[in-house]
Amino acid sequence: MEQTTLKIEGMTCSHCESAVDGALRNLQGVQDVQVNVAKGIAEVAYNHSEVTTESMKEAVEEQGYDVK
Ligand code: 9UX
Repeated sequence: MEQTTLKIEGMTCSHCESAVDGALRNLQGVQDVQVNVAKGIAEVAYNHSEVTTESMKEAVEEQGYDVK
């Protein structure tokens, strides 16, 4: 299992947190997600054989947030 931290711009409330959390958890291969709105990050535990950080970035961007 791998761990990555996504830097996400534009999250300002708990609904944003839910949107990002849900989008990431929907991806096959994502094991755990911890979204921190105050810090503008999402910490993701995942299986690299099933999902890539690029797929995570796209999933979050589809929700309307920018990912660095
Ligand atoms: Mo809250 Mo987030 O009203 O895009 S859902 S700011």
